[in-house]
Amino acid sequence: HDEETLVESAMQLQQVMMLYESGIREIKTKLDILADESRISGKPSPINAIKSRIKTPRSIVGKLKRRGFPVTLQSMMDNLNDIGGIRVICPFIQDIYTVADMLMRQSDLTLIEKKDYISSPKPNGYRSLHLILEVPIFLSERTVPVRIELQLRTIAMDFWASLEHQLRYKSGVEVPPNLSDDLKHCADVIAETDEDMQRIAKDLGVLR
Ligand code: 0O2
Repeated sequence: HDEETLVESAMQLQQVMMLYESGIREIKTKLDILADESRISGKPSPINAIKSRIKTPRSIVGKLKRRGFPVTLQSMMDNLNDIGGIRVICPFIQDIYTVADMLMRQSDLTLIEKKDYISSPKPNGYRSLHLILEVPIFLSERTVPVRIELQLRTIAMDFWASLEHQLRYKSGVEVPPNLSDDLKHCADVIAETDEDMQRIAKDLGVLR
C-alpha cells in the first residue's frame, strides 16, 4: 500500500514538472524564433543568451513554507509563479523592452504580472524586467495553463545580479551595511555604463 502511494505521488510530481518543462520549451522556442528572425534579416539580435531552470523540489517546499502556503502540488501550482524560470540576457537596455513587447503581443501568451525593476530599481540596486507569462500546454486530452517567470536583463545587469546573488544568498553571512552600499554603488555605475553603451550604439547607427 505504501509502495503504491509513493509511486502515485512520484508520478504526480513528474507530471507537474513535465508541464513546467514544456512551458519553458514553448517560450524558449518563441525567443529562438525572434533571434533567428533578426539574424536572417541581418539586424543585430536583441537577445544575447537564454538560460532556464526548474526550481528544485527542496526549494519549492522551502518557499511554500516561508509564505505559509500548504505544501501540496495544487498549492505549488496556484501560489508559486517561479517554478519554471527563463532568463533572457540582452545586449542593450532597449532590447529588453523590444523582446518583452514582442512576447506580450503573442496571442497565446497571457501577461499575468510585470515588475519593472529597471524603471524602479530595488533599493539594493537590482535591475531587471520580470514578467510572469501564462502559456497553454496542449496535452492529449486537455489544455493546462502554466506560469513561467521571465527575467530580462542586459549583460551588465546580469553580471551584477549573478555576483550579488552569490555574495548575498550563497555566502551564508549577512552582508554588512557598508558592503551593501558598495554593491549598490557598483549597480549604479553599471547602470550608467549601460546607458553610455546604448548611446554609443545609437550614435554609431547600430541601434535605432
Ligand atoms: P533564485 O535562486 O534566482 O530562484 P515571487 O518569487 O515573485 O513570489 P518576489 O520576491 O516578489 O517573489 O519576486 P521578484 O522580486 O520578482 O524576484 C524573484 C527573483 O528575482 C529572485 O528569485 C531572483 O532570481 C531575482 N531577484 C530579485 N531580487 C534580487 C536581488 O536583489 N538580487 C539578485 N541577484 N536577484 C534578485 P529567488 O527565488 O530569490 O532566487
